[in-house]
Amino acid sequence: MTRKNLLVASLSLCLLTYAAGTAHATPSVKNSWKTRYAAACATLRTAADQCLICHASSNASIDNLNSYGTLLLDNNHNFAAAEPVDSDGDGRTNVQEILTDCTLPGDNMSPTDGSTWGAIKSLFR
Ligand SMILES: [Ca+2]
Repeated sequence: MTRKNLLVASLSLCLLTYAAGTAHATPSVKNSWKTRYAAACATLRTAADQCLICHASSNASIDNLNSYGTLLLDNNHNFAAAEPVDSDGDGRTNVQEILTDCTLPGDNMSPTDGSTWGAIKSLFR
């Protein structure tokens, strides 16, 4: 193996290690979120399992973060700092949506859950 090939192999290994480390960060954030918001409704806890609290789809890529996910990323995953903010601009703070309304804080068209704020929002879509 030439020095050039050895260098390329080493850089590739570094990139793979970095990518694996990045992939492990998402479940960590998800689990931290679920621990902090243990009182969140089942709909949101399921959404968390599917990465839909912070991402526009279950493809949890940094490229498809919603407004709440972007806020968390910008705040180094500080949930408390994100709580008083209205990420999706629907007039309800993130913590209200998570703990009271059962709606997605980064999606102003989020799913409904029974007779909650989400159900009221759905009437005006
Ligand atoms: Ca909101």
